[in-house]
Amino acid sequence: REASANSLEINRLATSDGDFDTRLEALLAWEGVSDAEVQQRVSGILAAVQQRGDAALVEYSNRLDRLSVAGMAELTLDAERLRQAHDNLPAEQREALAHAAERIRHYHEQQKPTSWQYTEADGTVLGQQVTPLDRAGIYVPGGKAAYPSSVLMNAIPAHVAGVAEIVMVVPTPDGVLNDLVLAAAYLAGVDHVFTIGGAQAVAALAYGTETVPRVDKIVGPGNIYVATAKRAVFGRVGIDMIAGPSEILVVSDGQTDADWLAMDLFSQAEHDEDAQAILISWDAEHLEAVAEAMARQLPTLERENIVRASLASRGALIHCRDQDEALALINRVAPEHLELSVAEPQAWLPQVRHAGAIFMGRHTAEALGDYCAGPNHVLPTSGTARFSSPLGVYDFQKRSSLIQCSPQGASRLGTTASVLARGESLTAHARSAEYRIRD
Ligand code: HSO
Ligand code: ZN
Repeated sequence: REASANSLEINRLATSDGDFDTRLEALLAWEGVSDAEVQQRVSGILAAVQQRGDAALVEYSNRLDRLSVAGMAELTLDAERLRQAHDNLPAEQREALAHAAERIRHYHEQQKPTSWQYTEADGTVLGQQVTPLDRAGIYVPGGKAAYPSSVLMNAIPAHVAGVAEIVMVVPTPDGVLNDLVLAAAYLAGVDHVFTIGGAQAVAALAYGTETVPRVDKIVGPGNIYVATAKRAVFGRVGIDMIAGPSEILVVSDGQTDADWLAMDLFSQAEHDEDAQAILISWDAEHLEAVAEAMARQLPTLERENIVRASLASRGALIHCRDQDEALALINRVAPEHLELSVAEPQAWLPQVRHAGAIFMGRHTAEALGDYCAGPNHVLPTSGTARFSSPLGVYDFQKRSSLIQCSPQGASRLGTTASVLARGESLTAHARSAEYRIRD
């Protein structure tokens, strides 16, 4: 392909095209790879860690991360090490992290659900009690994929939820530690950090070893080995959603600066080659202006090649007839991130049914939400916003039902329970209820 300085390769669709539906479906299609060979390797690793604990962790870390440690002590970071990483950051980074952490914490405080109870006329009390998980595990990828912002986004909701112990794992390929990641862990209230990664780290969190405490839920992004391992241990522990590539859908009314929109689209495309950036507008000239801005600005990006690959394969400029068509498209795509770059975003809101996060108005760049607006940046991808929500405080809590019958309540409910139990031929159920019936 000839990539002259001002070229842009991106899919162009119009809702008026005869093949629009087929082309849109093809663009949106995403299959998470599930390779038989990966699965086999992962189950071998899981079994080894389950059987041999720390010894297996040390072996795998030495082999896969090219380390030469003698024991888990060298793969364990204490609180002091986290504090050091934080204190040694340049002031500008330390302050930005603190500002982001503060805003994320404040936002998530609002999410805290309350326990509740109500009393019926006969004195029976019913309710729901919310309790945090005892322990949560946070997986942080190593190397380039390690985002300190993701440490904040995963750990702060756990902390706000009241999780007693937050355990973080982060691989250190070739022994390289990312101080920003450790500083974020410090600010977010992480209790222990182990420098392990891959399927072996997921196994350690799920089963526990002599050194790594067993957790109740594992969250955080990872490569195919991590995702496969998380799927495999699900049921023994909780897991978050297995994220697909990042996506953004921007709807523009034609009045937003084309350079701004070009950069908003790039900001998702630069995450990886499979990321998806789509712009929808009913203003054809505006779509051309954004295409021109993209072509002009592409060469200025550090990740130009990743962005080009993402735009050429999964990016799109879509011309639609009007606002109603744009809304129908939003709900069909159910995007992870939706930017409503329009004059009256609040007027659109009641009709937006499926989106992970909704960025409203021309000034609300998705990047602000990625780092510091406050809401979580761990969001449902690949259309799963149809049935799921951003990572939140609720993901680190569970609910218990409460029932306290008064004597009259037990008596009245006993009759109903007894009839239903006899219908199920469960004699003990029926009699257990009947004993409590008073005349
Ligand atoms: N946009 C990503 C989050 C992120 N962006 C982290 C920058 N750093 C999640 O969809
Ligand atoms: Zn991002």
